[in-house]
Amino acid sequence: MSAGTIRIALLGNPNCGKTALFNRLTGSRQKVANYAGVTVERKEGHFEAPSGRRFRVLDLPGAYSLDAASPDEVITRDVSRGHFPGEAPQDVLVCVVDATNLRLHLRFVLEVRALGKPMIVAVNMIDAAQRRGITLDLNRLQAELGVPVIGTVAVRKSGAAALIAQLDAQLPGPPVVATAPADFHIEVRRLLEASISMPSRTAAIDEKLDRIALHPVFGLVALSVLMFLIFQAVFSWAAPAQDAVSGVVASLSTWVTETLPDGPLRSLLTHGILAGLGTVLEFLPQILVLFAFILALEESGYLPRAAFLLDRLMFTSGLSGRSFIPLLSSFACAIPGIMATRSIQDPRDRLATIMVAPLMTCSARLPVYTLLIGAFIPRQTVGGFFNLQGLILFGLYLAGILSALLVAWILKRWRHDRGEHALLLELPSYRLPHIRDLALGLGERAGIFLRRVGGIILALTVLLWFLSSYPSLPPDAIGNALDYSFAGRIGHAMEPLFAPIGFDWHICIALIPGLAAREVAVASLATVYALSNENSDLVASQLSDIVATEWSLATGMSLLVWYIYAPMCLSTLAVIRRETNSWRQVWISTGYLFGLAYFASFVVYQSVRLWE
Ligand SMILES: Nc1nc2c(ncn2[C@@H]2O[C@H](COP(=O)(O)OP(=O)(O)OP(=O)(O)O)[C@@H](O)[C@H]2O)c(=O)[nH]1
Ligand SMILES: [Mg+2]
Repeated sequence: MSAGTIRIALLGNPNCGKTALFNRLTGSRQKVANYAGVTVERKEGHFEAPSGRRFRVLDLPGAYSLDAASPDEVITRDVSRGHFPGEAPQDVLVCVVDATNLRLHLRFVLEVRALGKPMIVAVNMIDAAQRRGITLDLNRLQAELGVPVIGTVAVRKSGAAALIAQLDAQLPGPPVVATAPADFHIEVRRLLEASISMPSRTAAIDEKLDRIALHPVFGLVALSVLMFLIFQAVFSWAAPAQDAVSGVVASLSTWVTETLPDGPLRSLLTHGILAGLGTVLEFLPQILVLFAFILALEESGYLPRAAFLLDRLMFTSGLSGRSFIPLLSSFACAIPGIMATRSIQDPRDRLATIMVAPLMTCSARLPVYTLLIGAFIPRQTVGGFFNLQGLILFGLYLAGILSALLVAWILKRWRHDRGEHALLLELPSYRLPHIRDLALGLGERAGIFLRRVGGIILALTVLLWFLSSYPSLPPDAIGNALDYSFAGRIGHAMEPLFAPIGFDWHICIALIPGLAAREVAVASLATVYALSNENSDLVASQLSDIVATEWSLATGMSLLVWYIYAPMCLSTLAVIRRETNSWRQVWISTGYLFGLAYFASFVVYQSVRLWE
């Protein structure tokens, strides 16, 4: 870092727009969402002011006060006090507050002012305040506080210009006089009276919406309808795009077959890459539909309401409403979900949440689920309205959730925890998601998925193709080439262990690479079947036909259930190791998930077989 760089940190209460401001200043794309506790790590970025002066910016987790209560708040406390290991004290602390919530947020400003360091107050969300008819006198606030006060609108293009100008003009600036009022509460009231005038009634729309959203009966009905619609949409909206992708993959495959002479290269391209990757790519539209809903919900402000509604249910199971957001993030991927548990204060609650997070259905399972549902569940409408496939998918997600609650309940019994808890959860204002932000967010998800496809999934598919093709059958031998290959031998060796749950050796081959990334299980099945059936150039839609004809219903159901609990992918294990700092925890999690998966698949396989 160059010597002239000025170091600033953004801090303040949760959900006041620090990360939005950080992204605006530095051009980064860190996650922004409308609930408390989104940022749990310290993030760094840079920008250059018009004068040419360079700034290094830290985005910090939100904190309710500088007395840290949870692991993420510790970071904020230590950075602002200048005690963070390996981090020199900041040149300026930028204290961000939400203009519509000053009563709460000014308290934090007073705490920071008491540190006596150079600081600026950024009053963010000026637009939202104006819409509600709140009038702010920032000059007056500045005079009363004795530190510079700047208005910002982090979601607007030029919304941080005034802040940059202020930083540029006065930096590093003098330390403020460290004043701590005798009574924060009185002091905040004085500041508010001096600088703000509220309309007589605010947030009427929020109140009306909450009358339904938080209603003990209608609220739960609304939540179920919403969840249900999402799964319906995953199946129905994505179908045309899926057909298009599989059409393209099929023509490519035909073209390669017609153009290249028979040989390893053609086999690698058709059976390995096109069959494997093509199959996984077909699920991109479904993943995007799912994420469109997740992103819109995150921005709407509804999620903490859902947490509030489900708090009692979660409490009965031993979790608290605080675990809701981490568990919800796990629907995208368990990794951010497990990281989000840093906002949970109680270490035992946090550990329980980490243990059950992998039971939430992450988006990597979607291909496995929809492949099997497509193969075994007819495309029909029930009750004149419900898409049966969507219904089953909903059921699988529900099974994951209920299992998580059950496991948490057992953990709670086990540790004899009868602790009471109070859910202190901030309900943010409702907000309409910006289409542009949604599109950017979706683009980002598509990018992540495609990088996975082009990276780990491609690598494993090629590896699997190699293991399934070599050693090749000696010319004088009779028999199946796949049987003879490395992968075939491994599959056959594993088969006895998995026979009781209905997995034949083809499936066993696909299970191993599926540990690294679950989607690879589907790609591997495609490759294995393409190779075992030399004459067909398999594409995704055909994989589901093969599965439908070659597997029994019991096997299909067993594999579906396996993936509800399925041993989590290796990156999840790495995150559990990092977040709990314990190998023991990794072994416990792996062991119980394997056990649960095997047990559940066994029960399902054996019962469906009886019934078939
Ligand atoms: N209308 C409006 N919304 C804003 C503004 N700044 C941020 N937001 C929204 O406020 C919400 C919270 O923004 P974040 O940047 O995630 O807040 P944060 O302070 O980083 O939150 P934590 O990381 O949880 O502490 C998001 O829904 C943003 O889109 C603003 O100036 N105006
Ligand atoms: Mg943030």
